[in-house]
Amino acid sequence: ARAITAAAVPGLPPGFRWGVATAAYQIEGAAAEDGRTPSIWDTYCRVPGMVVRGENGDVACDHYHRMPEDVRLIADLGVDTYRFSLSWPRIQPGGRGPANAKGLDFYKRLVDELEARDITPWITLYHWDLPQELETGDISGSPAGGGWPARDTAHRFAEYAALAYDALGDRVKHWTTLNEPWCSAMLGYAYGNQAPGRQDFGDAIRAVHHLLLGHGLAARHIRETAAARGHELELGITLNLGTATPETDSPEDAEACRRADGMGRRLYLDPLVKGAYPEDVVADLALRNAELPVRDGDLAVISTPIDVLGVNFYRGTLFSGVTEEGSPADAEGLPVTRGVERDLPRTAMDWEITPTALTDLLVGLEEEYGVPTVVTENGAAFEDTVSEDGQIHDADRTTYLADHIAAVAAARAAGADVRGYFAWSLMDNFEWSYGYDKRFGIVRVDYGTQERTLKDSAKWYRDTIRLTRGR
Ligand code: GBH
Repeated sequence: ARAITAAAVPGLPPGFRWGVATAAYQIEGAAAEDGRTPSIWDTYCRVPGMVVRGENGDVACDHYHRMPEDVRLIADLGVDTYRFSLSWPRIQPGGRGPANAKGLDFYKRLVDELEARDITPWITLYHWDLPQELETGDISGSPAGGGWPARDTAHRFAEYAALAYDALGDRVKHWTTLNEPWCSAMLGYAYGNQAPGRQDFGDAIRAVHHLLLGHGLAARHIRETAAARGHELELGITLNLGTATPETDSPEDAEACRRADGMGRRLYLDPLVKGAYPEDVVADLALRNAELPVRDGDLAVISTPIDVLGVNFYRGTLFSGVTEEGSPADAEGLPVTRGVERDLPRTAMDWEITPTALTDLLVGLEEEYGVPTVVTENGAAFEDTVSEDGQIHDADRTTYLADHIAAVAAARAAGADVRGYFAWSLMDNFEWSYGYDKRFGIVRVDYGTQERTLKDSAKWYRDTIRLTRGR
């Protein structure tokens, strides 16, 4: 990796928002404390073979008990914003009924600590921890039926969002409804490599619609409440987005990109911003016997205006519309949408490193949707080593961050209204199905002692922010 020293990022204004991000289940631990009930992740982690080494979030970074210390760490980084998620089963155990005062109290204290250090809280209501009681089915054999494929879950989510907003809306301006509904729907219900681990494409597509409906119901309630109470509000949703680039200029490859972009991006952004599902994607779904369970009025709810779109970016992908043997149809006769590996540097997740794709993505979003964006997650896992001096010289991560921040500046220069950048993640944490094996933090966590150590990338980030602000 090339050596990199901190310098101001040209093209990013002093008011540009800088942050670090985390998610409740990945850092909090205290899984059974103060009334919290299990989420689908607590259950999934206990199914043999689902998570590397059978790990889980019972303790994680023990953030629930170390929160003030962690806020000091955030302050030391010099960021102005902290993006974190609320744990639904902590705030509303079991996913129904009244709020749990002890659960809310933790987040009130977190907001106190942030306010005391002039750090803006940026709340995500849902980062994948659905209360298990709302799922009902699980992958150990009991009949599936609930969860996001069920319409009722959208209403349950809106009710939980109202409880959270009631408690914190007077002090927190930035609200994100969902983190990455594509992951919740596709990884959770079609591919099964995330909780709840179901594998039914039709269920996944029903989940897409109900996640979006839940977003819309929550967004409408929060907007109305904020207006009635005179609260400042910046409301949004976060999507995981990439780019789809054709391998060749063949019509098959162009079609593969249309399909990939449709399933990954337009299926969410068109209803959110334009109030209609994209017709070509609906037709693609019909080919696979899947249908979005839309009822009258749903799209008006889903397209409740948002103020900001959160973009989580990790990589762009090259696509081919034919099999390796050159056939445009797969074994079931369906058109081929095949990711093609390139000879590019990769992270420890084996993801290709593609910073210019972030520029293309942000510029494309500006052109097609015209919503202001914030990069709510970007970062990388690498094989960190602790040197003899006790330091973590993660030049690869610094390079990754520097190149992607430069890509954001390039997007702004090309006219995209990108307002902030949040590094994923504040600290090493429970990386879902990969357990504690993959480290995305700019701060190292020693899971034996829970000691936190700033990696070189964190120091570089701190210095870069300071220089870019001109202070
Ligand atoms: C985010 O999701 C999550 O919000 C966060 O909790 C998590 O810790 C972080 O990423 C790191 O994983 O099939 O090779 O093309 C990331 C969602 C979706 C990103 C799938 C990569 C494609 C990988 N991911 N995506 S690949």
